[in-house]
Parts: sequence; C-alpha cells; structure tokens
Amino acid sequence: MQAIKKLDYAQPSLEGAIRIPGDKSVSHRSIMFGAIAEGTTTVEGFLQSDDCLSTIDCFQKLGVEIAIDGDKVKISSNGISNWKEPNEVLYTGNSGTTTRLMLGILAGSSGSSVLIGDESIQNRPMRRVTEPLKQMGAKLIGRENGQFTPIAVEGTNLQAIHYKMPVASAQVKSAILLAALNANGETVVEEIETSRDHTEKMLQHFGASIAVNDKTIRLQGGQKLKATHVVIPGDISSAAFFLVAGAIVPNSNLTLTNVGLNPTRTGIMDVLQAMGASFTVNDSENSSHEEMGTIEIQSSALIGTEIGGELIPRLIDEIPIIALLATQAKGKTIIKNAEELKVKETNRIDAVVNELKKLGANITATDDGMIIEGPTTLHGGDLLTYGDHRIGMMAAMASLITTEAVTIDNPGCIAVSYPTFFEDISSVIK
Ligand code: SPQ
Repeated sequence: MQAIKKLDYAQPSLEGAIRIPGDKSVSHRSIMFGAIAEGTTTVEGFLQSDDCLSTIDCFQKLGVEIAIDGDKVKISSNGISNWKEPNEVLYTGNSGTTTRLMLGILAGSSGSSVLIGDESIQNRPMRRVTEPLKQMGAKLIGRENGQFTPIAVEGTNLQAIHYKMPVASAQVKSAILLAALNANGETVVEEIETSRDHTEKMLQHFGASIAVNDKTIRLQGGQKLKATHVVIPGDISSAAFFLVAGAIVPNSNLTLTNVGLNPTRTGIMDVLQAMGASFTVNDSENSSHEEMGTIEIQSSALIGTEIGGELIPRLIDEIPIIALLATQAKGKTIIKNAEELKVKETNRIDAVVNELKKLGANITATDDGMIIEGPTTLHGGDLLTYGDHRIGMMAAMASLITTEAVTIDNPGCIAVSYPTFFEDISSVIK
C-alpha cells in the first residue's frame, strides 16, 4: 500500500531562497564519463536521487569503485576496457537516461550484461536507441526486437555511422555518441531539433575532441577520456517548480541559486518571459563548461502563450508545471509538437490533463500537446502521480493555490529527481 500525502497549505505566500540541487542529467553523465575514463574523477554538486543512484549501482556492478560523501563523489576506474563482466543484472530503476545511455556505453565494451528497469521503464521505447546501435554493429537482444527491456548486450567492436535522428532526443544522441567513442571511424549525428547538449559539453570537459556545427555533431572513435573534476550546476527542471510557484502564488518573492542555465535547457525562462512573469537572472559559466546563475522571481499577472517547435526539447520536462502555470494566465495557452510526452515515465499529456481537470482547470488534450484556457480558480481534489515525479511535483505546486486541500498518492516517486522537494517547499512558506 503506497502512502497518500495530504497537502493543505492554506493559500500561503512564498518568500526566501532555495539552493537548487544538482542537475540529474549532468549527474548521470559525470558518473558514466568518470567510469569510462582511466583514473580518479571527482564530482561536486552531485544529485543523490534514486535515478542517479541507479547509475552508480550499475557501474559498481561493473567493478568501478565509487564513493559517495553527500554531494561529492569519487570514481576510481581502470577504464572501460578493464570493467568486470557483471554477475548480476544491471537494474536501472525508473531512469530512462541510465537505461538508454548504458546501452550505448555497453555496446562497445568488452563484456556481456543484461539491463532491466522498473515497470515504467519496461514500457518505454528502446528501439530508438537499439536500432542505431545495431547499425553500428552492436549485439543487442530485447523484447519485441529490441523495443523493450530486459535487453541483453554483448560488447563488440563497433563501426562509426552517419545517423539522422528521427526524434529530438538527448538520450538517443548521447547513446550514439557514447558508443561512437569506442567505434572505428568518425560518427556523425544530425539532430532534427537541438536537444540538451550535456554529453557534448562533458566529452570536451573529459578531453575528447568533438565538432558541433548547428545540428550536426562529429566524433572520432578511439579517443580516450581523461579523468577530471566535475562541478554540477543545479537542475533547472527542479527549479522550474519553484519558478512557477513564485510566479503564481500571490505575494511571493523567491530567489533560486545555483541554477543550471545551459541554453539547451532554458525554454522555461522563454515561456515565463512570453507570459509576462516578473524575474531577473544573473548568470556566469562554471568550470565544467556549464552556465549557471541566480534567478529572482515575483508573482505577477500572466498572459497565455503558444509553445512549440524548437522550444519543445528545451523545456520538455517542464511541460507538466507549465500547464499549471497556464491555468493562471489570462487567455489561451497552446502547447504543440510535444508528442514525446507520451513516452516519458507515464503518458504526460493524459496525466496532466486528467489531474488538472480534477481541480477544475479548463484544459484539453490534443494529439501533440494540450490547450489551456485561464485564469481559473482551482479547488481541491485527490490526485494521482502515476508514479511520475514530475506529475507529483506539479500536483504539489497546484496545492499552493487551491481553495481546498489536495492529496497525492505515492509522493515517494518524487525522490527520483528531487529528494528534498517537500523540505524546500516548507522552507519558503510564509
Ligand atoms: O531519465 P528519464 O527517466 O528519461 O527522465 C526524464 C525526466 O523527466 O526527468 C524524462 F522522463 O528526463 C529526460 C529528458 O526528458 C532526461 C534526458 C537526458 O538526461 O538526456 C533527456 C530527455 O529525454 P529525451 O528522450 O528527450 O532524450
């Protein structure tokens, strides 16, 4: 029986500062790159969440020594060619990033292994990764011709490919690039829209040479990564929940520090601007090729907007909380070209529409997104998370503006990306 959490914040205002915890995408990659490189890599600002711990667990089973001390991690590796063949199944939990990027890494390694994840992962599509990897010569076997986990990988020699991506996906791009590191020849990946580029940035940070020209990326195989020190910025996808809360909870003023501001992730800022939110940003580049900074946001009147095209990959994980934002904006907000939401931890179009409707929102699902008409006063209700952290956090933020209490089932699912989420809410409630 999973716990139900009652959220009865009695229409507060929000005030104060929150240091945003480490970026999940960058935390995963810091462990993966540190494990591939020979030597000792140190990481600071690591996100100790369930998803990132799944990545660590997989590499420990491959014989890589990893020590965690709060947000600091030390990875001691003899390099990818000296990993041991795991005598257990590699369990990737709820993490699509772990599952897909590990497939790319393991395809060109020297051992055999089997990957499996939780119920949600077992239903997420993997052929988008296994198909290009097979074109590189990878030996992969999985349910429905490599579409679903469990997937068995027998490491082998890979050949470079020229791959035109059919979807905008950083996980697909990253799986191919990580396989390309161990392939013969130069791999070329062409994106249809630019997706988050943490893999490209971290490859450079670990000493690899990579050429990025607009949407085309070239990587020469056979390059060795050099162990290094990685500083991880805070996760803008976590900050997004507080950015929206600051904008919609009356009389609020929030300061969010340590926020990652990589331009491939800042679509939420563009949306806040288009909706007329009141905020300021101070940014700078950190020592690991990632921008970061402080954002101050106050509540203000908002107007509806249209969100689609190249913006979508820059805010794909923020759409559930943007939908809540739109319920408080005057007029229509249209979200389109976002069909990728259907293959996340749950179908996020259906989940967002069903749950916000329960609170009285005027919201309709479309084939590739949703349409929201605001502003609406939201009442209380019993909401479902569908085991999806981003739906759970959206529901919790909705409870800050509802006229009655909200309950959510399975609040524990939020720990995959933001284990201190409820403490951070409590720290700014006035
Ligand atoms: O790792 P996972 O489970 O896929 O996590 C999500 C999330 O909401 O945290 C998506 F469900 O983020 C993905 C993101 O949607 C993380 C990611 C990455 O680190 O490369 C890229 C995006 O996915 P995709 O499919 O667009 O590449």
